[in-house]
Amino acid sequence: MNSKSQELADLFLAGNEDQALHLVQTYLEKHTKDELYQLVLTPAMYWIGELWEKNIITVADEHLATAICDFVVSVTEVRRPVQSLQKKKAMVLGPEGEDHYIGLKMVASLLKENGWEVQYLGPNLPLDAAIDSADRWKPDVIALSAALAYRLPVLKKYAEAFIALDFKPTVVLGGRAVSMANLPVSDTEGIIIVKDLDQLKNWIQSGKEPDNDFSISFG
Ligand code: B12
Repeated sequence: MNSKSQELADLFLAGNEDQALHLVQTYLEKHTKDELYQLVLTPAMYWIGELWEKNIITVADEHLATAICDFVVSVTEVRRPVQSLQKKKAMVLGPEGEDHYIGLKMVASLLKENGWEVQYLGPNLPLDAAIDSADRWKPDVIALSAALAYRLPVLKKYAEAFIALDFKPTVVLGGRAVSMANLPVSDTEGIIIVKDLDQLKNWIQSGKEPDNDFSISFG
């Protein structure tokens, strides 16, 4: 892990919100937000996960660290008023049972930074409610995230339900479970597998789907 991530993880665990925010804001003077998210915050949280797994820190320590990480991600988000009716729309959510949402917030933030209109619906959203909301708002894209490998079948169920909608949204799948399972590029029309924020940014800016080496049917 790099020294910035280490420093930040220590501040998170010490509950030092002010210093954590200061570090992040200083970093952003010379780096982009996706660098902050992917190169600093993600490794810091993964490190905290390892300490938790090894019982070196308690669940309370992990909750404190997560709350401060959540706070700094929120502070770094830009909220600009909608400037054009042409804006692309994205709905961002985690499927039922999924409690991890920091990655989702980063995805929502990057989409907004690139001029998209975003509805961030958070984690653990039942499929019926998600479908109902999508039907009313008709997003161009629905982005889904899963952190745990056993969530992949639920992700697939959601993705298939969304691509069957009349207005044919593109479904973007990501998250730790997706990148660790090393899911290849999907050849199911309308479903895109995106492994990290770099790939997401490329796709947002160029419209070119990530080329994850080979292609098989999703599921
Ligand atoms: C914080 C945390 C929690 C918090 C989550 C709170 C919250 N607000 O999110 C709580 C306490 C709820 C929690 C619960 C659990 N957790 Co947890 N958790 C973590 C921890 C420490 C950090 C998660 C995080 O924020 N990471 C940082 C974010 C930024 O990373 P990310 O989600 O991967 O997102 C990045 C990319 O994947 C990508 N991305 C994410 N989503 C998407 C979506 C799209 C469309 C795209 C393009 C990209 C993308 O962008 C991000 C930027 O890099 C991780 C450690 C880890 N390695 O992640 C464990 C971890 C994921 N949890 C773990 C476990 C086991 C659990 C529990 C099962 C524990 C339990 N026994 O109850 C439960 C399951 C809860 C559930 N039902 O979902 C394990 C999973 C192990 C495994 N085998 O898979 C981990 C790895 C910890 C560990 N090392 O053991 N957890």
